[in-house]
Amino acid sequence: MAEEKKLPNELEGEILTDERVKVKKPLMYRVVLLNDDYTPQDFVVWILEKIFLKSKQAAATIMLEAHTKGKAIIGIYTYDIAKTKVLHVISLAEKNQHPLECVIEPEGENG
Ligand code: TYC
Repeated sequence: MAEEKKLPNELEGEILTDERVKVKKPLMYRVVLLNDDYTPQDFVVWILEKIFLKSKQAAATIMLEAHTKGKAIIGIYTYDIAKTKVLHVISLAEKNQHPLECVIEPEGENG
């Protein structure tokens, strides 16, 4: 009688293990602060401290970079965290009637 060929996963008595674990690095996004002519500097610094957990010194440096150059990178986060922080900024800015804006950009894109 012809021997039946078994597929690899039907081999009797074998313990099948696969040690390879594929872990993909998450895509990362920059949160970029945009300058405007109306939002008070102190409010921008407060936002950076409150939402992005920056020190007063770091917040002031980022605010001044946006103020002088037009924009500044606040930080790099996973998509959900970046998006949540941006929505939080816009919500607080609107509540205080400031036009402050920040946007997210895929990390790796020029800018
Ligand atoms: N340019 C604003 C002013 O002079 C301050 C400011 C800084 C606004 C950074 C936004 O992202 C910003 N009042």
